[in-house]
Amino acid sequence: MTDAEKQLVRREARGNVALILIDNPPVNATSQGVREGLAKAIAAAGADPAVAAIVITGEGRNFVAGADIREFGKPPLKPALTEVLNDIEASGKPVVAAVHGVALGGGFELALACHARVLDPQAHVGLPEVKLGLIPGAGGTQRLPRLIGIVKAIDIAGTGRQVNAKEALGLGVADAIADGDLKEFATDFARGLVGKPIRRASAAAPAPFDQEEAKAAIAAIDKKARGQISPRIAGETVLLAAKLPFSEGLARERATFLELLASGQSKAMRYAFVAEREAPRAPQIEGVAPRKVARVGIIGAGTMGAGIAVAFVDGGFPVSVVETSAEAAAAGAKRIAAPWDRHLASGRIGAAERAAKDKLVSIGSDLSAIADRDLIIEAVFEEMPIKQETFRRLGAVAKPGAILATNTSYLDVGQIGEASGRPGDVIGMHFFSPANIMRMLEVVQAPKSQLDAVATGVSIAKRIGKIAVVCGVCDGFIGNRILAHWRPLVDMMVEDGATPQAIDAALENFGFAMGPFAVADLAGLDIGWARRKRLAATRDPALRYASTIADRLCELGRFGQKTGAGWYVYPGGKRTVDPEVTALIEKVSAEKGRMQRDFPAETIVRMVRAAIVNEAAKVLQDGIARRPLDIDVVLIHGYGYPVWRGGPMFEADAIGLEHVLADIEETHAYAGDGYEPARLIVDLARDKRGFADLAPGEAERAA
Ligand code: T1G
Repeated sequence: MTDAEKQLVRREARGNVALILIDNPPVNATSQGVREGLAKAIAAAGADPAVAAIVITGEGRNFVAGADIREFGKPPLKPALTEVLNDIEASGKPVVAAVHGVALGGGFELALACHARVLDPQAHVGLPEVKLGLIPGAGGTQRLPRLIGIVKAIDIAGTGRQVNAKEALGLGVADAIADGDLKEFATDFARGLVGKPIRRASAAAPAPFDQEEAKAAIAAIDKKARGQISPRIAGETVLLAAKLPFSEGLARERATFLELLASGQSKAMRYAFVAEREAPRAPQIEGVAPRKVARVGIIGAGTMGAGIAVAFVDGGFPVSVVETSAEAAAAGAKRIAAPWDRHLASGRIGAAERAAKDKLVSIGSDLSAIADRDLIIEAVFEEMPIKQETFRRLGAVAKPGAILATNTSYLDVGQIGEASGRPGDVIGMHFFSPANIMRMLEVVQAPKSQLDAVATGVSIAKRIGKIAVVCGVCDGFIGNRILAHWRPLVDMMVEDGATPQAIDAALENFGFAMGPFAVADLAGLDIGWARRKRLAATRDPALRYASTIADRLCELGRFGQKTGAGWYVYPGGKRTVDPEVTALIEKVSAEKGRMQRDFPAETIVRMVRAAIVNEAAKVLQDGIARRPLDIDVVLIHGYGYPVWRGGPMFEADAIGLEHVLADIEETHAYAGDGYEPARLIVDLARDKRGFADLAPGEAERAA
């Protein structure tokens, strides 16, 4: 049914108040039909003598989640949202926005164009356009500062963060918090404004403010953006409200919005927005119903197990955790409680909510506690024999139909599943640390995993606020396999003349939150060391081994932040270059007779990106990932690949695969075996095609 046929905007009479309802599921985006409907409804209400005041609200879970992202990049359709909002603001009858769920982007701008805003106690408002590489384009940067001041508006438009009802009231952007039914409350509120002077945001002047404070706020936002441009530009556009009359500021905002709309960064971020929502729709589980999951069990309450327990309790699930002993269980209980205690102390949650968390989690050392659980997640030590023993016992204890999931980050899920005696019920659920924070979840499908088990893993992810990507079995699945491929490359560079700090700086300027050596120190060097020792017997002697320095650091007990020293030292918590490490690097390079060479930041970035894209193409060829977007989502949400680049596959297409292939060949010439160009990339570059042009299953056929 087209927009034109759907009644997207309705008007109801509530006495002398016209209630205008926006009804455009799923999120009431301001599509062309909604804009047209709003313009007509406001004009009709304005002309209707029986109407003294107007309330605008949304049907369903939300007020309005913004402009329709699907219309971006297409020829603009009339009426423009800016015009519709100006009409609403110009109304001679008071217009009140009744906000529930979210009012985001164009939705918040709609509320700002109204003369007053009444919020449901659970409502949130915000201008997340920067998260799409944009800035508000319908008055948000000009109306908001006139209501709450320049500096606060810079924060909201520049960060894209959501503001809850209580804060919105405090900021003065909400006029009231509804008590009882929102529509009724807003209708009474609007009736109360009849005959009173109408307050239009555009007519107000921003309150006096400290220029230096505003500049500092923009600089702080820009620093955090690490190369993404829209946050700084959003802040600078808000500043215009202090310099220009509303109509001029609005025109400048619009011009800047259209410029960003055509920018590479915004195209990348809009792709990432859609990819994040497309990823859980894995082709192999289309139409497959998940199993019912009401109660969850977790084996192991170490760092990962505890984080997973917190994620499920935060998602509302009763969780039973089993540890090896009463002492281990007590230590685990502390780990699980820690984030909630912090939230209670910071006022983020109240005492009642804190107590409710405790009611949902139990911990002990008796395995039978998970016998009635619908889903059991194992998070024990990353050793195959230990995992297999755990699954042998789980296979016997767990009820028929229960899903058995392993949180292994590298090991063969098929092999683990065999140990349970019921491999059909076994999947991988690879959480990322810290598991209660990181949104990425690799759902691993082993050869014998039943599709409804995989579908259950994916549906559970959404219920605990995670983004699921389905992947096949190989060493490290999608993310860790790619990491294990490019990580040795930077170790080689260190042996050959680059410094860890230069490599970290180059990749942080590229947009990664943290460079690889700093990440290693954070995660702990001992984890990689244990893995290298485990793989030593099967390592291919033809491949260059460049982890000698890392091994030496570990032999010295330098495991990173947890020991105060690793690749760096951390006096006062500050990451600091250690001359001892510099000397160790020189010593090992000399021992190995490594020729020293120069690695400009540009070369480091090109080679690392080439290695990531190349291995990612092999992941596609091997069918471990089915779609390029799966890889982009994992790298962005699991490994901090800059979202404003769209992920490695999207960026490689934007650069052009023939150029990326040249970088891959340069990297191969430098790093040798293991870095040969992927067949898929050679073919696509030859045919002047990109990853986005791949047909389903085509990559595997290229292998
Ligand atoms: N336009 C079109 N579709 C949208 C949409 C939007 N703005 N927001 C969500 N959807 C789709 C989404 O793709 C998914 O579709 C379904 O709705 C449910 O979403 C002029 C220019 C609102 C908090 O950035 O943050 O306004 O995949 O799975 O977890 O200044 O969606 O099912 O087919 O995310 O409950 C600014 C974006 C736009 C908000 C709900 N607004 N949306 O989260 O559901 S730019 C945003 C969200 C703008 C103006 C500018 C979230 C949500 P499908 P979901 P959810």
